[in-house]
Amino acid sequence: MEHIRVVGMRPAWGLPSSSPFCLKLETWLRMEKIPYIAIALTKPPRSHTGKVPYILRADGSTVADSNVIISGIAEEFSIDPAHGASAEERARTHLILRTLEESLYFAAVWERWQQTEYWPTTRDAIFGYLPPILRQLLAMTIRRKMLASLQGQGIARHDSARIAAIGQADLVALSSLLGERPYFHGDKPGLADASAYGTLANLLAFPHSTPLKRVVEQHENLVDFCGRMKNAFWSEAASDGAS
Ligand SMILES: N[C@@H](CCC(=O)N[C@@H](CS)C(=O)NCC(=O)O)C(=O)O
Repeated sequence: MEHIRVVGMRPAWGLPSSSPFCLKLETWLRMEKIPYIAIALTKPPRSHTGKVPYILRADGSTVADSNVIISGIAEEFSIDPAHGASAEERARTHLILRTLEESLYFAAVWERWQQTEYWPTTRDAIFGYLPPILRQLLAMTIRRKMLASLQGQGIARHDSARIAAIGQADLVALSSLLGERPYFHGDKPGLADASAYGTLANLLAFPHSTPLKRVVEQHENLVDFCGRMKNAFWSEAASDGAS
């Protein structure tokens, strides 16, 4: 079987990717035992969305967006990403994904990219491999674009306390939903778990004690969940993210 080529953000802070969406996709592929090769982004993304992750096909075409990629692969390999779940459980997964990817994600991006105390760590992890002049130029340009997108989305129009509260509310809700189950999907992991791991592991791995990281740390079930996911899917992985 030909390996799927996944283009994404490079490893950082002991994680296979500094991008929640890339880590989510790779985790899901591992969960479903689908062979893939992780390719670290070295040029501007070639996807039509301009974002990572994307799949690079043999004919040079690309498929972007973790959820679109997952539904396409699921169809191709005749996999039910919901693992036979009921309509209510599917709805739960849908809402978990939306919370992680359309709300909490932006609070986390704001911390990493906007906050001047955390920005150098983000910059070095993402652009550190580039030669110095290119590194500075690209980091400045992409940061400007990211900050504009945070304004457009709206999160950056709030003050830091409000942004932390928005992220905290999402994390508290996620912790309550998980409760004492091992996984968001139930006894076995599913798509919601791949997405939750992509985000929560990234919050925990960031080297500073940010407000969002502290909230995760205060919720033992979320921390234990990350440990469980790491053991299940990434135990053998070196921090260079080799797959
Ligand atoms: N909905 C997309 C979101 C992907 C996304 O936002 N990726 C970020 C990295 S975590 C990105 O490429 N950002 C660059 C940009 O916004 O231009 C997915 O699920 O793949």
